[in-house]
Amino acid sequence: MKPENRSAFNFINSYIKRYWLLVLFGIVAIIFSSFIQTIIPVITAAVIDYIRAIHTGAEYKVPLYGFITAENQSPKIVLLWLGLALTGVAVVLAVARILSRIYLISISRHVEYDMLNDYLRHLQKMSQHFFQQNKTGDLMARATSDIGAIRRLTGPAIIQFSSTLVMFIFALYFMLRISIPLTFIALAPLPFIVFIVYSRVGKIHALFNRIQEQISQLTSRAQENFSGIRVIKSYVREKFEIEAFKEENDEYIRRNISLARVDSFLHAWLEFLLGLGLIAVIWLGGRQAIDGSITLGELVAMISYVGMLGWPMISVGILLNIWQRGLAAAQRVQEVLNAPADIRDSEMTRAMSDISGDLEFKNVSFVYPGTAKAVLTNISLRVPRGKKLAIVGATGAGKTSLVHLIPRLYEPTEGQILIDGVDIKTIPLQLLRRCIGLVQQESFLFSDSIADNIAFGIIEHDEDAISRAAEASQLKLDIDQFPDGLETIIGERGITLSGGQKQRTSISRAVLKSPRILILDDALSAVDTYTEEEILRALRPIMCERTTIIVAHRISTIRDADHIIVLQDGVIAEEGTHQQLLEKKGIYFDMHERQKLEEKLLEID
Ligand code: TTP
Ligand code: MG
Repeated sequence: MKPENRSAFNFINSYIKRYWLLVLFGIVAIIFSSFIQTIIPVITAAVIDYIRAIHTGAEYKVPLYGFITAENQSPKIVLLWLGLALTGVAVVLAVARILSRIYLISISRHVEYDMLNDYLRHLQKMSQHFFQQNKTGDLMARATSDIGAIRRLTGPAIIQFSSTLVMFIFALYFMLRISIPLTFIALAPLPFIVFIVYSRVGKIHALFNRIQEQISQLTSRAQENFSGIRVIKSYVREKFEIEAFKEENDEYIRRNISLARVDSFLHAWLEFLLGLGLIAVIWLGGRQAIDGSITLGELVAMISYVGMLGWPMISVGILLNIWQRGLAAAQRVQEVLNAPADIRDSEMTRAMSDISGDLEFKNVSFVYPGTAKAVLTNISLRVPRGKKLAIVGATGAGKTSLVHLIPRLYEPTEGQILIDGVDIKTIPLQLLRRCIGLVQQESFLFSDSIADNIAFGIIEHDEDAISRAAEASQLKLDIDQFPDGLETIIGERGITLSGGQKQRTSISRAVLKSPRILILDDALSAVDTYTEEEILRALRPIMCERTTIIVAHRISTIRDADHIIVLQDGVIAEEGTHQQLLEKKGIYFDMHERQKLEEKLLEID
């Protein structure tokens, strides 16, 4: 086995192992059912030979291993016994088959269940960088289509493999008992079958991988289409998108058809070879039956065995296919599971239970992973506990990037960020993030009630606290107008709320969390200046106890901050209080003048 296949195999095995008892029961049931199945031709042969013996008047002993004897019995009774034996075998066979399937199919479902849980758990640990590099559709395809292929490998494939193997062994035993040369003739095509199947497996494997890649592509496209439906509609891009999707879909069907072609040729060849085996058995076995070296019943039994083994032999091909697909799928799932969570606790992590919120940046520089240009260069700043820092600067200056470094959504490339004098890398990640309330520039809401969105991440919360948080962000008035108040369900991503309502829901969420460090990243951009003032007024008592960072475009928002920095191309270009900055008559002063003018113009309007 190739090393990557071995590792995929071990990976799947690590999941199956947990259910070893079920595997054991399942395999025992399969061995039993396959054995029972191979007895059927023995009984049929007995029926035929018995009837023939009666016709010819020859003596014939029914070989039912001592259970019954045909001697001195009327044909009616013998046939009745044989009939009952067949029925009994069929009943036992059915029960054993049902049990084996119940056991083994349930294992495959358990494996799928465990794997999906592990998959999601791992993805939750991954950083933003990982999700920028891996498309949602691709990650979804791995969770559905690939884990599905692994499930088929663990359930149906184990069933098929073990029943084929066991049936083969038992059938071989009975066949050899009938006639050794005939058995060899019947099995002569086997090496060819194995060779053909083996030679096509690599091709099938490659084709299957290409199909999976295309499924990922297709899912990504569909997913982007649905989430961007409003943009698509407003730019009248429906036709284009339909066409683009159709092209991806065409490629998908092309790849599927090439796999089907390889598959069906393989199938046809196998059927042909099995047919040859059957012809050989009839040709040689027929002559043996005529010259009396085997009985007629035995010839019929032999033909039954060839038929019985035919399907499993072909299924070896299908099985190898499932096997290859499963291994390829396991490799794809492993790729994700093996991707290291780059931002996590390390051995340097200290035991801490709380932080007070004294924040410091020491010569921090930052480059987005995989890019060359520094987004932040040599940033040093300090926000003592309970103070308010404001960041302004043109769009693209690096404001969002800067605040994202604080809860470790990204790591600085150089320099250090300290909270309470310790490097944030040594603070337990969960504690760090729990103590920071970040209102993102683009609010993300879940398709849940407003109350649940505000209380997101807080396990125990009460209605009053949620209400107060909604009041602080001036959302309360809006909520009172909604049909179900706080319990109103908002559509996917908050589609039924206005931009400002979404922002204020996000602010309430951060306020309810009662964080040590509150970060508002342009969180008031979608509300009017009046509401903004109201929100700031309501937040003032909350902010005065906490370290606050406000990113804003409007100077009105940040006028009363303790310290203001002006970012330009990732560098602190100016800093000081509102008054100091105005006196400098630099970038900040220009911004201020421009905004004052705009306000005046609006008033004239
Ligand atoms: P931001 O930090 O997002 O800029 P900003 O927050 O100051 O801008 P705005 O006022 O519009 O919110 O981006 C700074 C630069 O970083 C920008 O040139 C884009 C780049 N960038 C990346 O290279 N990769 C990323 O994942 C992101 C988010 C930004
Ligand atoms: Mg930004």
